[in-house]
Amino acid sequence: MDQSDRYANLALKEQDLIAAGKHVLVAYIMKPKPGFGTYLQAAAHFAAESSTGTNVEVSTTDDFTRGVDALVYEIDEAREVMKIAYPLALFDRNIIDGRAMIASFLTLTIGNNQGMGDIEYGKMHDFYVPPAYLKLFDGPSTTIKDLWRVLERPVVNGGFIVGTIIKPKLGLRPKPFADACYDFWLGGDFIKNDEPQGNQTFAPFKETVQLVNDAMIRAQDTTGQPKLFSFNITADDHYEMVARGEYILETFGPNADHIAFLVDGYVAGPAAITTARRRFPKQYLHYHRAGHGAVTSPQTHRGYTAFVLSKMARLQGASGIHTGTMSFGKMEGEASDKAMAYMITDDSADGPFYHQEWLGMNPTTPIISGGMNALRMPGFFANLGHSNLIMTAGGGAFGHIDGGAAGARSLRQAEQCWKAGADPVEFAKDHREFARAFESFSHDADLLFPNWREKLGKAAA
Ligand code: CAP
Ligand code: MG
Repeated sequence: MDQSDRYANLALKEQDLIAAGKHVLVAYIMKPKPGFGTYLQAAAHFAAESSTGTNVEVSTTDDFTRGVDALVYEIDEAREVMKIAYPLALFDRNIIDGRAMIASFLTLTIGNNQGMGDIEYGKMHDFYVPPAYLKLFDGPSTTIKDLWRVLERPVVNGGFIVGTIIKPKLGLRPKPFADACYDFWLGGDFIKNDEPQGNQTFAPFKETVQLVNDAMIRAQDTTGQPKLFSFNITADDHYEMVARGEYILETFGPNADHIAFLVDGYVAGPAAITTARRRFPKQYLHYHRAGHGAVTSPQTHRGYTAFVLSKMARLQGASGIHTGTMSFGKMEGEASDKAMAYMITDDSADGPFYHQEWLGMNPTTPIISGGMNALRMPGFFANLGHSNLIMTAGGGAFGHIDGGAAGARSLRQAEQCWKAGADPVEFAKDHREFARAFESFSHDADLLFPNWREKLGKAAA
């Protein structure tokens, strides 16, 4: 059925839609299946299924209904680009406070349209949120400033937060887990649970929390510096998440503001993020995106991109989200992913299709993680251009041959090396832990700094 006369209007101008501020605009890369009509007809059906329509006309449609149709306003078949304008009226609001919800945004823009019989694929690459909708989202309540404040640093350009993930990913019982925390904290600032760590039977949650609290107190006493921990409180059940968060804050007491809450936001979904955001608004909300690759990978033509995920996370209120390593680590990504970092930190930023003004909404910290170590960091920072962020390196810390504390120090020295504009091999000559990272990650060293052994001499031995 050709619905293009109803669900498409190519006369609409994007700048007029933005000026009017009554639509969310979404850009997709979409390909129709062959044999189902023109590109515009497929796009119109996509818009129908994403808003007020289905595959047939229904008798109950009235003029008001037609007034809230999503409309295809631009297509470029050669580039497989389809842009749709979604009237704000389509999106669900809370009955408790009238606020917006990402669940509704997703169920329309990336809902049934992901499995249509006449569409080969459709993937969201960018979206624009007008002021009238933007102001209805929670946004972040805490930011990296809150962490810099705890670390007794300037709250503007407070700098690099050296982090790790307690490895192995699973299998440590509470005491060895806490010992690893203490060791890393002798050189580092920030520790996170790995995304699956929680209340496994070999590591009872409450026992682990008690021992990590003790380790933090000892590490702060030993170093004279504040320390941070991001605890995983992810669960299917809202009340389980709340119970975990409350127990942690009660246990840490005077150090409660040293605690962030980690939520596996992709697998647990927007409800879990909002549980943490609204029940614990004073805690830094750390969005881990494990599983996102199922839809964001460049290998998949469905779902949405990591850029879109990051933008949605800021709207939901994530204080920080993993944004990948921009090709410098082990996960998929490319140097241009830095646009994702700027979109979630700046108040005015450009995406691949839309400019976005955030109107003062708090920024979301890019959290850099995934296969990072000291040797990979100078190149990373040179690409991104700043180090006001959190980096968590698990293997990059606990894979250091001199242990977690030395690994932490090597990460901090790597950032100092970049900041000084120094040659890493030269810099390593008088920074031992950084030098020993060359030995620890010699495969990377060989690739990044050929002939490093001759140049570095005994410094890395
Ligand atoms: C990194 C990590 C993070 C990934 C997540 C892991 O450990 O803890 O979960 O970085 O990827 O489990 O692999 P390593 P992303 O430092 O040992 O690699 O940040 O891209 O979401
Ligand atoms: Mg992990």
